[in-house]
Amino acid sequence: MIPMTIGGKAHHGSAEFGSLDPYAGEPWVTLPEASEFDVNDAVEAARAALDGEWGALTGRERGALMRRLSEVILAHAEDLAQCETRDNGKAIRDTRGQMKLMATHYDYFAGLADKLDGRIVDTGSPELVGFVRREPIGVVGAILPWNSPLVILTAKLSAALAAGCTMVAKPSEHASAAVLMFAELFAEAGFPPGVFNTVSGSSREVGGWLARHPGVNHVSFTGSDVTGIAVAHSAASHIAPVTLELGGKSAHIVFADADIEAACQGIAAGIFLSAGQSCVAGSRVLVHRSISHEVTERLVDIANSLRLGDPRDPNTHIGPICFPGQREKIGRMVESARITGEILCGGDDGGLGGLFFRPTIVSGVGTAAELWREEVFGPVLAVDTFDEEAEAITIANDSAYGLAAGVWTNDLRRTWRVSSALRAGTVWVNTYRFLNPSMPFGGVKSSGYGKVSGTEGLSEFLVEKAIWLDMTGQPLNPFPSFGAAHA
Ligand code: TXE
Repeated sequence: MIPMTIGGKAHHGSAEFGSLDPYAGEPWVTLPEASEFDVNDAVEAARAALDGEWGALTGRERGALMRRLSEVILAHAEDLAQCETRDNGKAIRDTRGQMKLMATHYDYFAGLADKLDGRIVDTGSPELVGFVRREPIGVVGAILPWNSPLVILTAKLSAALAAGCTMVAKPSEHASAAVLMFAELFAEAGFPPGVFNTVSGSSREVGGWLARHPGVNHVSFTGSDVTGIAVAHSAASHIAPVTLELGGKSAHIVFADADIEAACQGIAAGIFLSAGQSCVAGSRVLVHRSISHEVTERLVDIANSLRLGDPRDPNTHIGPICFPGQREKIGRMVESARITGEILCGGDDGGLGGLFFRPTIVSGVGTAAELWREEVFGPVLAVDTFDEEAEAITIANDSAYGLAAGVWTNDLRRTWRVSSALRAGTVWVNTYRFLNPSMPFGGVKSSGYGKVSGTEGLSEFLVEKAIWLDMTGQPLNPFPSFGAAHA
């Protein structure tokens, strides 16, 4: 069993559940079932660390611990990558890259930990000095999905640590192992107990207990929009602010002057790698009519060339879908797309059985179809054409979501016009799916609110305190009705 970590100690919970290896099709490790008491203990441990040793550290000291954590991650990168690949089926070539990205995040935010400068404010009165201090928001509850548990945790935890916060993380019931394993390694970097705690379980209730806990001062959630709404309601019960990183239906626009090979490579990587189980998956493509044949043909070629198989094999591009319910959802959505659209490639398991789903391209499904409007979270691309720039922008923006978009053109002025007009949290131009710690990431509309990464991501975990200082040394009465009015 991989235990939970609460207050620096291993906790085995009162029961256990098996975590599925989606390639083998059977459980490969047992994990603890947290009770509501365990969640409570984890929040109390996080509070104690905040009020104790961790809260007393300077920013520079926190940064030093975070740099050490980055080294610990690199030293254990292979074990962490293997664990995540086994648990959620993501190809090892992807998870290995993600471990390096994790280490970079802690390094980047370590550099910000001692730069949480406040400011001095002109209060309008020479006798009163105003300071604004930035302080940690407190205990953060992180609720995680299954597609990239460690990287998504890292985007939250690296900024939270730099801000001076502590955290209780609740990984997804479908892929918890790597997050629990990471928590065991965390102490190796020298962090005081209670700074980072984990609670796991097969029940979705565990996340609810965490979001509703009055000791949690900020809830950072990544997952579906439906669950995001429930989490925001739970957090509202004790007025805790929430960051919501939800789903997407991100569109690419490929203009006639684009580098077609670069566009096709970028589009294919953006939807097919990780078997499309990525919040930024570019699942809709709008191609200028004059190049639509060429682009579609090339996309089909690339899709058919991708290798599906054992995710632990470094030659595998795409592993299985993470769990049966998600595989069923993808199959059902593709079947219903057959009614109005044409399946150009994929659409099945390619004879591999199990939880595999081949890279799939559907054309002409229509902009009213479920496949065009709803997040599939699988390797399924819907393609359509456009004639005018304004038309492409209108279709791309006609979505409940607004997480990301891709623009492919060599026209500099068009780059600016189109990326300004697209309603999305991130727009990639002539590239796709790049994420790093210095750029803010988050959506608009049903894709959520708040940011991770960048200085904007750091701000989510800080609160401003206004401090007024009287410089007169005289008793002053701020209430005009009881004496002289003061400012
Ligand atoms: O996600 P959920 P699921 C989308 C994707 C996928 C769909 C369903 O389209 O097909 O969501 O996936 C916890 N209070 N994305 O069901 O329900 C839960 O235990 C508090 C997009 O796995 O959103 C898990 O830890 N927490 C996405 C986490 O919420 C609750 C990534 C996410 O679960 C809870 C994942 C509750 N009431 C799925 N109910 C992205 N943006 O990348 C559940 N949870």
